[in-house]
Amino acid sequence: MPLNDYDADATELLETYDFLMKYIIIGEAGSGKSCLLHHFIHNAFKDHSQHTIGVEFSSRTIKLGEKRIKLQLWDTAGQERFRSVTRSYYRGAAGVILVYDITNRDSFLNLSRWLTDARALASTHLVAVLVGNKSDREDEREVEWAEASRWAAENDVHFLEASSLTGDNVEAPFLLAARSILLSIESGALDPEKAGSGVSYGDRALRRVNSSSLLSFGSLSHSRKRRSDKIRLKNWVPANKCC
Ligand SMILES: Nc1nc2c(ncn2[C@@H]2O[C@H](COP(=O)(O)OP(=O)(O)OP(=O)(O)O)[C@@H](O)[C@H]2O)c(=O)[nH]1
Ligand SMILES: [Mg+2]
Repeated sequence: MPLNDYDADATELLETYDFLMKYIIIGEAGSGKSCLLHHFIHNAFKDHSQHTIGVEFSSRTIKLGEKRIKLQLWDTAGQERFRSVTRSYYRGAAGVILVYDITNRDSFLNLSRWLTDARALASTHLVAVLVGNKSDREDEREVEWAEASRWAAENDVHFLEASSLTGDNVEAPFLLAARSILLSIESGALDPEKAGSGVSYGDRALRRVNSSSLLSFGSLSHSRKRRSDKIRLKNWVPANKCC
């Protein structure tokens, strides 16, 4: 095989990205965290999902505007007996996907506890997205959309409902969190070079520093509308806004 062919293969294996972001996925056992993540990674429902033991890691690289972002995703066990193990993975997370089951009221009532823990242990700029999972089971609903939306607004988290079974809204929470984090970096509130920020630069050559030394994300701040269309949100409630 000519040398050039080897070069081409090697280039394809080399994954480049602009940012690396750490997310944790938390919430009550059985709320569908692993299924949500599985659908996000594999674009399919996870059949016969078993309780997660401790934590499971996966990753996916997404594109937001011109930026490639590698997400490091830590799926945590919801069962109480794993709480001390899973909490140790919260440290330095930039994003948290907080999941409850719309057909299980207890999973909603316990949200404050999960969020308080995450805010205490993760990055100080933690971006939180609340996901009401199993939206396909409308007949068994125990938590109204408006009630969850109010809770989200009061607690400064984004909110949407999703179904890991049908795939409805499964990508949106992950993209929303990434977009919020990017905007924090752009505004200067979050510094990826600071330890514990939950974000770091990928290939440094891709970093754009303009003449005034401010970071520029190309089209990010100028085409938010176009990008949010791409995320395809259904009934999304931004943090700080309510019904
Ligand atoms: N109908 C429906 N069932 C779902 C959905 N998501 C998950 N399930 C089911 O809910 C159960 C629990 O799903 P998991 O993803 O394993 O829950 P988990 O939150 O990861 O649970 P732990 O790992 O114990 O914390 C499984 O039987 C899934 O098949 C959904 O969107 N719709
Ligand atoms: Mg699980």
